[in-house]
Amino acid sequence: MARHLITSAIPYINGIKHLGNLVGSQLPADLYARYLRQRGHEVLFLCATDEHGTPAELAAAKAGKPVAEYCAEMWQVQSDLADGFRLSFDHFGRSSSPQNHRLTQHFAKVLDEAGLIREVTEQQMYSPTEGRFLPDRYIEGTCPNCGFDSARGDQCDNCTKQLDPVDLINPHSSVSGATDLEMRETKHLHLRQSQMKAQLEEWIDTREGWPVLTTSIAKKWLTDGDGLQDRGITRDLDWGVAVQRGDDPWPGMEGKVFYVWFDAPIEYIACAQEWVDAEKGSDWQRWWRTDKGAGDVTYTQFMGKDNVPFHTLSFPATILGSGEPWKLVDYIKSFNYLNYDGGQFSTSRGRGVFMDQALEILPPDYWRWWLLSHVPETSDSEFTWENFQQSVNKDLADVLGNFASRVTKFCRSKFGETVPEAGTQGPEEARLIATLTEKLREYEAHMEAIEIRKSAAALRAIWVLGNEYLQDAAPWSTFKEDPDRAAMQIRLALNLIRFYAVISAPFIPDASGQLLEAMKAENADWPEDVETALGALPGGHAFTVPEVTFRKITDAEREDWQTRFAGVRS
Ligand code: B3M
Ligand code: ZN
Repeated sequence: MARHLITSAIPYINGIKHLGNLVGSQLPADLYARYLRQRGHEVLFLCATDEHGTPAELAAAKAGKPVAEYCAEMWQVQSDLADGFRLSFDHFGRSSSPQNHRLTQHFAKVLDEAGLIREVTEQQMYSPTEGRFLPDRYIEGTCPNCGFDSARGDQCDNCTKQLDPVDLINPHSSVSGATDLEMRETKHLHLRQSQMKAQLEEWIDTREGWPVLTTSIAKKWLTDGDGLQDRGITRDLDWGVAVQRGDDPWPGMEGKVFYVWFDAPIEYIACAQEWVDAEKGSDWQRWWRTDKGAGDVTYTQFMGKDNVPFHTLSFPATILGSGEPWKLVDYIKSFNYLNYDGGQFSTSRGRGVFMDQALEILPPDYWRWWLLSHVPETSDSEFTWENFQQSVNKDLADVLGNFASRVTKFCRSKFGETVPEAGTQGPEEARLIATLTEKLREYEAHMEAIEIRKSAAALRAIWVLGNEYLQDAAPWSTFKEDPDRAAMQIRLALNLIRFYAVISAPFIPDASGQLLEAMKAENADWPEDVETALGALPGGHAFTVPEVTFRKITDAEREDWQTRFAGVRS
């Protein structure tokens, strides 16, 4: 038994996430956490909402609510949706928690003491009307490149050119509309990442077996120069973690907060403290401090590829730079993008299927199965309704669901609702058990390596083996000449249902629970030995016929959903 710390990238608070977001971090992290727990490991699986930064402020303003209130509400919404998708976090925290405020201020203090923070004087747009410095994206004006009249101070959304607020023609505040903007001097803190280049490089070079996607992105940032420039870690915003040195004020930094990407990863640690403070755990340090027992923890992070630089360089710079014995990540699993029906999922444009909408039309397992078996692991992948329908109808309804229903119904009609006792296994059964064992070990190896698509394919192959056996054994015909043999075949098939329920649980936890309940299985342990596992339900054991485990998606539904989700979410 080992100890595993697992974190998923923490989703921004500004709105409900789409399925592309879900499959890019939280869902695969959940699959892995569930699997490791089932294998008897000790797991701490954490996630939270990422609540600071301009997106939160802007979304709250749009919703006409104070930021704190908006965040509290959206946290509840996201938390409920996480439950809806059966994401089995040990704690779903908030980056705005007091624990994270304290810890972020602590890191700033120790980084400063280590000489890794520099105060920099910059020129920045100031709005006398609002009495504040404005972040670049709060300034709007006409794009000098294309003439678009609502270009932002950081970028023009029309021609995508990166801009500086001073480039804009007729600049004004997008918050108040004020036009009397002026450049003023202001101070910011920079983290001296450049000082840490060698240390980070060495750390990355010694990571064994990291996915190519992860290391290539990290390396690119290290060697292309951009990533390891010193980086501003403060912003002129009201909402966020106040810039302090631990509990002490930071002269000259009044009214400023830390940059959201500085405090967000620290929330991974603060979240463990929240977990303890919520009385769900008793010791967070044994997960996070190598001097307090975290030395034997394996820490795995899940995220989309756009988050990789922050996790391979920025956050490790915070941790290593602190000089304190914090746990560093052992393995980073990163993902490409999931596209939607010929284009991209887009939160800002409301394109695609969002988590709440998905659960309105189908239960979580349908989505979990499709998303995980099509996860954008080695390249981008695409959601289409045709593919979704096909995958649900074939894999879930025909292969798995139908097996459970056929076997239990046949047994009920011929032998009643108890596992039949007669008959002994022959060479066909021995062959099946041998093949199942081989496939199961393959499935386990893929799950351990977090090769998700391969895991899904192996699991599906195991379901198919049962169907093929049933087809060949044909107990409905055997029953006529040799009822004892049919009894043995059905006993094995009933045991296969329990076996499937156990090993499929990381992918489809609800179906798994339903089947275990129908089989009245008391033992849901991982099958170490397939032959033993297929004898778990002995002759005489009572069961019930399950309700439909997976229903098919009709063509009419598919067309209806296709049209309904073609437009833009309002
Ligand atoms: N919230 C970005 C994202 O959701 C960001 C991740 C933070 S992880 C510390 O993609
Ligand atoms: Zn433009």
